[in-house]
Amino acid sequence: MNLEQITELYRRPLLDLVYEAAGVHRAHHNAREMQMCTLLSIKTGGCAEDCGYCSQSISNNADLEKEILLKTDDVLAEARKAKEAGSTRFCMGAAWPRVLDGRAFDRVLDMVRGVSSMGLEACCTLGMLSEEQALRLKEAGLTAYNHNLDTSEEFYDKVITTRTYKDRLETLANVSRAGISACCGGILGLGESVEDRISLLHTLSNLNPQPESVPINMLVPVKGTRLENAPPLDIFEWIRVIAVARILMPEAMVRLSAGRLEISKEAQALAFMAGANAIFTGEKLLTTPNPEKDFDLTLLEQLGIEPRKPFKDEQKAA
Ligand code: SAM
Ligand code: DTB
Ligand code: SF4
Repeated sequence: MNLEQITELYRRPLLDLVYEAAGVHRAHHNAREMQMCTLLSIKTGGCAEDCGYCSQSISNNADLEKEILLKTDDVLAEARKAKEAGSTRFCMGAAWPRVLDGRAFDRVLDMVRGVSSMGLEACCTLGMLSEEQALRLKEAGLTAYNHNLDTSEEFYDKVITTRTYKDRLETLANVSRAGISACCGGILGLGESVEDRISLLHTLSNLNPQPESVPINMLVPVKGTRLENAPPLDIFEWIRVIAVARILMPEAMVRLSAGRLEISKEAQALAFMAGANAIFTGEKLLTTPNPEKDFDLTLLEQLGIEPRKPFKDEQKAA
């Protein structure tokens, strides 16, 4: 859809939008299933990018313990725990502006091999990368690469100045050329306008191919970051973005990411109705807290939703 059509969609009455999104969701997915993913920060803090929201940027002043790259065995032990807790996708995040070839990257490739051989979907988010690096990740068994556009191209330099929107799009193209699924979404609540949210949805849904997974983050205001005092966004805007994302990207997993801890179970249920079908589980995201396992499992049980089995689509195809 073009910008005008998406604007018309976005501005519809909220419940009409949720109703339509629910229909699209049910036509393309099993609405009784939720994909559970676990995140692990494999290298924390000290990042040279200046993302205004991020606890890990050196240009912010968040109270954070920096950590060097974890050992492969420790990461695989965490992946095993995540699998036992019902996760089917394990995502490893490093606070790097870009991937550099060398021993650290070789170690990440070992981690990917290990996670993938456990039967988990392996995902990484390591900053910018080249096509060659993406191919090496693919060979190691990577399923998906997370690289968000975060907001509109127009608003981007109000949030991040050390890289451009074009840089982001280039990495996404490298990921797709290597045959890796792209996990690409944004953050709401950065102080962006309605037009910025519409523009982000326009760019995301016109990527070719469309992202396999679309994380929708709600800003977690971290003390010491430039955006710590950003005014909270009305939760219905969050629902609206989820519904429009579902309608525009019918096949994608729409993933509720950061910010869930502060969102009521009723609003999360409405988000599931509007087409969200993946969550991050585990008590921590990368550096900020996430709802506890009991909250998530109780919520899913109350709603009659089950955790999705691993590699389901491939099994069906086989
Ligand atoms: N360094 C890599 C990168 O920027 O692509 C990967 C890690 S980064 C933490 C992954 C995503 O987390 C960001 O693109 C952003 O959307 C989200 N994020 C980071 N800090 C956040 C916060 N305080 N609140 C909400 N989302 C956040
Ligand atoms: C994404 O879009 N959200 C996740 C995942 N991709 C890597 C990360 C959320 C991080 C939230 C802030 C933190 O915990 O530091
Ligand atoms: Fe670095 Fe990623 Fe945080 Fe930006 S979002 S400062 S690139 S870790």
